[in-house]
Order: sequence, then C-alpha cells, then structure tokens
Amino acid sequence: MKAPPMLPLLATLLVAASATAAAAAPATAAPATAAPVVSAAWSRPAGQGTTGGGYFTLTNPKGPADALVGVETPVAGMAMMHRSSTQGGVATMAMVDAVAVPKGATVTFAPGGYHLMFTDLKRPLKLGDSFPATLKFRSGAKVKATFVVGLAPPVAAASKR
Ligand SMILES: [Cu+2]
Repeated sequence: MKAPPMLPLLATLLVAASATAAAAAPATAAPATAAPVVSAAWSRPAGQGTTGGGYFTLTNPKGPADALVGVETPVAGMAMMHRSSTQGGVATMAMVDAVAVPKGATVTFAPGGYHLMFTDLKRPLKLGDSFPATLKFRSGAKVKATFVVGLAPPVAAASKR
C-alpha cells in the first residue's frame, strides 16, 4: 500500500466486481452449498395405507462427493431407500443406508434398481398428483423435490436428456 493514488482506482474496481457478482447471482440461483441435484422425481399411483415407490435422477455436478442418507415426506409414515436386484432369477429388495453420489456422478432411482419406498401412505397417490419430499445428504444438505404421480418419468425431464 505504498501508492495512495492507486486506492481510488482499486476501490472502483472492487465496486464494479461486486456489482457484477450481484447481477449474476439471480441468473444462476445456485444454493450456497453445491448440493446434489434431484430431477425427474416421480411416483406410481398407490392407495392410502399402502406402499408407494419414489424414483428420480440424482446428479452432483459441482461436488464434493456426498451420499443420500435419508428421505422425509409428509405423505408417508416412513420413507426408506431400497435397492432391487435379481439374483438367480429371483428378485430381491434390500434396505440401503446410504447411496453415494461422487462428484460428477449421476445416480438413477428407477424401478428394478435403487428406489424409495413410502410406507403407510397418508393419502392416495393419484395420477397427476404431486407431493413434496426432502432428501437428506451426509453433508447436511437437504434438497427438496416434488414427486409427480405417473406411470413413467416426467416427460419434461426426458426431453432434457
Ligand atoms: Cu422397495
């Protein structure tokens, strides 16, 4: 700081830089932490008191590595993570404590693989309905998602591929 005449210019540059950052913020709308991103969340029709499934795509474009460790939704008594697999022609389903989402990874929750199970549904899930859920990550991030009730992944998400 030996050159006082430079200070006004520096101050001007700083103001300009922060103004640029402020202007850019609304366009990106990025959360403070680079949490994993949930898209194309959907669920199949199911009756009240029964069990529904939840499917979605999980991406982690900005890292750091994280893991899905829990799910909450007001429509179910409990929400669990499961993984279906077929071994020797027999389909099995196991509970999963955590699903890793490395940086840059895409993890798909879909029928026949990873999925959510919503037990003791508080209300019926009807075609065209939607309901909220919060996905909890090991990092502490909580990501809200809206599940659309349908027979297949939402069309809007499919067109983004
Ligand atoms: Cu299951």
